[in-house]
Amino acid sequence: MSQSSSATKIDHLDAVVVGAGFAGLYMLHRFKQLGLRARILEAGGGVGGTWYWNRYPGARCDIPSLQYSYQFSSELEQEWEWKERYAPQPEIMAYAKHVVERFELGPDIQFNTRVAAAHFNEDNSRWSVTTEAGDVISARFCVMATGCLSSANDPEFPGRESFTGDWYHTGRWPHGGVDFSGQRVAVIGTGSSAIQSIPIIAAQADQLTVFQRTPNFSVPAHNRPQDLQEEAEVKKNYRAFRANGRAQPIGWDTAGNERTAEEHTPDEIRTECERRWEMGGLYFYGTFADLLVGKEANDIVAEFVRGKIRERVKDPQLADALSPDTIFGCKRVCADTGYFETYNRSNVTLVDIAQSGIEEITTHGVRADGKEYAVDAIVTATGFDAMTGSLDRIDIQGKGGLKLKDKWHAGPRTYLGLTTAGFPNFFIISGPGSPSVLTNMITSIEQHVEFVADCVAWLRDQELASIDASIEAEDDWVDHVNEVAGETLLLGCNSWYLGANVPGKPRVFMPYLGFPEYVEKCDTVVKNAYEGFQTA
Ligand code: N01
Repeated sequence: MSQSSSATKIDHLDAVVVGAGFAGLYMLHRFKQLGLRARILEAGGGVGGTWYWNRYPGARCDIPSLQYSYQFSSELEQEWEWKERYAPQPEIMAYAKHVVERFELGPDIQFNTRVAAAHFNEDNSRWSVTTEAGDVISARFCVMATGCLSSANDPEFPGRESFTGDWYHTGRWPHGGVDFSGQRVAVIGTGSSAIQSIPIIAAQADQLTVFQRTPNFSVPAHNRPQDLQEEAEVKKNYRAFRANGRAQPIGWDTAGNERTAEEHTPDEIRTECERRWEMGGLYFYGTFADLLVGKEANDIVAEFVRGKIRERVKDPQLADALSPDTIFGCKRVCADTGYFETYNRSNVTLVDIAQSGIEEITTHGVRADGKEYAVDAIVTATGFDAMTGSLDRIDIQGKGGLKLKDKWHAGPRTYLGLTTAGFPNFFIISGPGSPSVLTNMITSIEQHVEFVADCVAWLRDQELASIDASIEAEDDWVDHVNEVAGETLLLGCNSWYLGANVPGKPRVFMPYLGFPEYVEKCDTVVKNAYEGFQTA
């Protein structure tokens, strides 16, 4: 630690990591293993990242616990016992805290510290990271582990300030929980967060009114206590189990069907769809090999799921209103527990706002479709400024004072989703252009972190001061990401993958679709002495 001439307190470190979610924790662990002086700066009061903030009722992972967990430590894998097939938020938090204790990360995490700025200083090739409190840390490496879904999307509903009741966002849920007993509640939005919380809020509240702009596809999760025999089997073969997961297009094993829809007879199609329905949740992505590239296959699956909605919702008109007419999987498919059945309750009302939108928030409620709905509390389940939002909130400046926000004004540009040209020694974990949100996040995170740690170790071995993506490599990668997305059906709806949920955000498909290929590409880059990068 040292003092600058202006007497501002400046800490000198090797690396700063922003964010104490699963990415930040593992990054810190790897940096410590390399002997680096590293610190995490975390805005929240605890670890867990997105799981720290998203404590809304019913929040749980939609990837099986045995797969949604770190694989870097066999001991950790063996000792941790998952209680449910799909871990609820508190169990994931307990796991994150266990990781911190087990790997003695706590002393190097600084909580309640929001980063305001990160500027690259060309004179000494170091990053100056400034917190909102005005503290400055000088570090050689700056890693943004700020998460893809951590910047809440707060639509500017007219009249919002006039509302006299309670206001919540699913992504910033009060730590003490909320009791809706005896209340009239509005939920705005019908994405994953709403679909998980609506059945629980409906069971608690006197009256629940759901404002839906676009219906979503959802498949029952079929959550249950963890099958102990399955867990024992997996623990016996964890290495092979993980390797198999990493070889899959979404980084975990959905036991995907390798055949296209047209390779099935109509009876086989029905059987396969029913089988997937029983497997539940995101296993439905594995129905047919061409689900996300073949319109006919997709139509078959979409119609099958719409048929299930008609079975689950008693009122045919309501079932219709809850049935998406878009591409299945174009928006992220949801995994639910009794979501559609909730609309059979007498205390639940659906308001279709596809035409009107939310017209106004009034003193006592929500006005939509020409009518005012009086409520005591409003829950906005309106999602996130995904992938770029958490970076945009920080004043990030690279070489020549180039602002990341300006560089990305027409859409994010990265090389491998990990680096962006003009920002040396600056890494993003699960950034735009990485497979991240289209995969098992923890699997992607581990691969990214290992890439960064290996890169830092390589620079040290080569006695190099810095590394930066070349513009050419970045341009090629951006073109490739777009080209791959263009071959799928995923550009066909207004998803957050495209930034379409945030008014004014450039419409660019942000994640990279192609997990095992991505890992191969990264490995090749390393093998070829970090091709596509410039070093100094
Ligand atoms: O957010 P969303 P989310 N007026 O963006 C609506 C992950 N996740 O928090 O579709 C009215 O999906 C919006 O309407 P529309 C998962 O990857 C995982 O639910 O844009 N409505 C939509 O209905 C997920 O995909 C888990 O027309 C407005 C909703 O709000 C991602 O997080 C659980 C509006 C937002 O849905 C985000 O999910 C939860 C407006 N102005 C989340 N603006 C699991 O692991 C937005 N909406 C299970």
